[in-house]
Amino acid sequence: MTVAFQSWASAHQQRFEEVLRHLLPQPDTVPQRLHQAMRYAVLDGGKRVRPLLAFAAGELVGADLARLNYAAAAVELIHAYSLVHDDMPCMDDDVLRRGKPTCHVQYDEATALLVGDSLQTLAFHLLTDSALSVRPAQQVEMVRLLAQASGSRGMAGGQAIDLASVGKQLSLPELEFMHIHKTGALIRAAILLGVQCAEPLAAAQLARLDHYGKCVGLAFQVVDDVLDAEADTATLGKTAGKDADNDKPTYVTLLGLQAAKTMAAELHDEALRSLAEFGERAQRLRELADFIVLRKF
Ligand code: GRG
Repeated sequence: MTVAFQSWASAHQQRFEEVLRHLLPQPDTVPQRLHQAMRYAVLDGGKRVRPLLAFAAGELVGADLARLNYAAAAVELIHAYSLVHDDMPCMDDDVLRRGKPTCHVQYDEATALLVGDSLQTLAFHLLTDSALSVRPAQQVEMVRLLAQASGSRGMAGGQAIDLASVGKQLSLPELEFMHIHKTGALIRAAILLGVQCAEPLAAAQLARLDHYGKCVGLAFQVVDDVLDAEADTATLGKTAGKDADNDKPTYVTLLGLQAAKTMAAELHDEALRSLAEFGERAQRLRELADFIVLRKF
């Protein structure tokens, strides 16, 4: 990881935290408890990988930062909602997220449910905001992209397959299908939303960036499985070893640790190959692929 990349990422992370503070409902606005819980679930935590992908893709196509803020926030709010719901007793039933008590533990289950609902609708509200000010057709396309990525044919569908797969043997293609939807779809959407913040891109270039997104989205999950098996709870900020405890099929249980690491490396290489034609402009996306595969938490 170069120093230039680290300072680029940390400058965006700090700046974006303020963007989120501003875009989320203020804690003293009625209903205060719900708004405080929404802020609790979103602020002060997380790597912000999806926003960074949106910023990097947006920089590649010369998008305006003010627009990118809205696109990146929409994706991050969907991600935060998914974590709040995933941690609830009816799903993964976890008590620790981003090094803090999960939302339903800190507040209560009903509040956590409403936090997820409200973050999801706020995400779409942001995409319709006049501050985004892209062409109307592109703005509609952004809403479509995010809806598809987060709904039953995207993240929520992947989560449904995940819940149904506990205690079952999945084949590699079945596991891949689940993760392309559960984790990959939103990561892919982050890149496409960043791209939509600038003038429309040629279809062939868009397809190559989308392929990059597909590769890093899957690599992210393979690495997540490796970390779940290898890292400790303090480093991850969430309960380690959950997959094995829950008898869930993962890349590690299916392939073994070494083959899972090899698969992540191959996806990383394929992601880089799809950026070849973009030259220097794609440097941040390249470094984000490195970060996703080399991360330790
Ligand atoms: C509840 C509809 C619904 C979906 C939940 C994302 C998800 C689907 C569940 C989370 C469970 C999980 C551990 C998925 C593996 C990959 C993943 C999304 C990890 C968490 O994302 P990070 O590492 O988290 O980007 P931070 O905290 O850094 O934002």
